[in-house]
Amino acid sequence: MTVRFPSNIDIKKGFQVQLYESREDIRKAKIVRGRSINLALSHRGREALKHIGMEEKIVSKGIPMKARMIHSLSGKRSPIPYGKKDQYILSVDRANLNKELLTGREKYSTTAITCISFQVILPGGEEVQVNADFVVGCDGAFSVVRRQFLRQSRFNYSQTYIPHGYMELTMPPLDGQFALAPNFLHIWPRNTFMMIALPNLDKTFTCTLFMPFDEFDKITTGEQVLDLFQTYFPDAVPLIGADALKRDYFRLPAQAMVSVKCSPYHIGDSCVLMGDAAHAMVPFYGQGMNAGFEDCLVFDELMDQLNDDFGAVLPEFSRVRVPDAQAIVDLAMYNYIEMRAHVNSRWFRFRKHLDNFLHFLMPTTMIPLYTMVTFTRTRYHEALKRWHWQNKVGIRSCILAIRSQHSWAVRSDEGSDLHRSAWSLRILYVFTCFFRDFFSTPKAFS
Ligand code: EGU
Repeated sequence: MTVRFPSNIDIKKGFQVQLYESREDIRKAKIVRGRSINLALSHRGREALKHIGMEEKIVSKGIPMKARMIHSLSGKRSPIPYGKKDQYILSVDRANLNKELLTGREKYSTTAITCISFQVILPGGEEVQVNADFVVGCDGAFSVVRRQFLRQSRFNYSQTYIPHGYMELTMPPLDGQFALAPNFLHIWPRNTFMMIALPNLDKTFTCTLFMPFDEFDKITTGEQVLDLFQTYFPDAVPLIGADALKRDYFRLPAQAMVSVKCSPYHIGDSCVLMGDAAHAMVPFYGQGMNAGFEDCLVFDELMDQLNDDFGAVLPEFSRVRVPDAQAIVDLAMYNYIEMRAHVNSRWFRFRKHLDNFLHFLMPTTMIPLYTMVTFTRTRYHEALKRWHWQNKVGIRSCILAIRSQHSWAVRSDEGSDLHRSAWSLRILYVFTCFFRDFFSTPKAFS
């Protein structure tokens, strides 16, 4: 385990906690590269931050995104709200978030306990033995802590790389202002080729291009980069700038995306995995950080319920958290497959409007999946189950609606169009009432 700066902290319950971080202290670093620049913070992440009294600090430096802005090939822009006025997600800067969290934990001082030992390599290359009663592995998708789990009997593990890579490009301000409307998550859905853009405090946008590695490999010259953007994202070319595009594309290679599932998340009463170490996911649901932060919240809730008894808390954490984490890992992968297969700008708009419309008709029955995932703390596996149930009911009601409308329209004497649409409205209304009455409090979703 390569680890750079150890430091002692003491969280509120009186445990002595040592934090090991393999990267250099981000507050002292001059250049930070590698991981993506901004993250989407939503309800679950905010609840966790609220719990440690840091919500305001982070939220105040985040940029609210109240809707998606869909960019079509022709340059047409269509906003689709995430929900009601108070339902928005935040674009937060990863570097600032890390800094605030590192500074935040300095408030807590030190006491002592010990037991497990592991080796760390200090900045000078010196290896030291560290003793601890309890280790929390939050060391990311390539977790070194998790590697030790692999030797355990009955530990399950799988990882999948997707064929797509991603590359980040910066869109500078235009005349000192945001080059695109700031309070949106901008999306250019082009099936296999996709780009999104999130706003930053310095009035830039971070554009993330998603594309198969095969395609990344084909592009070797600046002209080809320009061609690609002219073909798929023409409206973004003048905003990023043709020269910047040709230059920046070759600065860093495309980054890979991996999905990780494992179980259980603990060993005995002495070690637990959280965050990407336990459940790395592809970024297509904007939930990686939120799920990781929610892990902490769930863990803390269990610590309270089970009187800080690690022997009881750890198995319970695995029991409740594994199904939820696996559900969001699956959902993120599902969204990747769906976007890649047939999501162009028209389809994207159609799907979201349909979701919103059904929700409007049947507010308690049809809740869009992304709403449950993004704006509630509905357990991820419950959201997934409920979504399956909604799909089943939704399809059934469509078939019924079409059938009844058809037979009623045929039976009616006046076959005029007006007559027919009046009937469809009525049927739709009856249907709405039907659903309100019968499914407003769904108990079993299967
Ligand atoms: C940040 C960085 C739009 C990828 C999924 C939506 C984010 C993402 C969506 C990144 C999409 C996709 C959702 C949010 C979000 C949408 C969401 C933030 C994806 C279903 C570095 N996704 N992000 N869904 O609904 O729920 O707007 O890659 F393009 S935020 Cl892929 Cl809500």
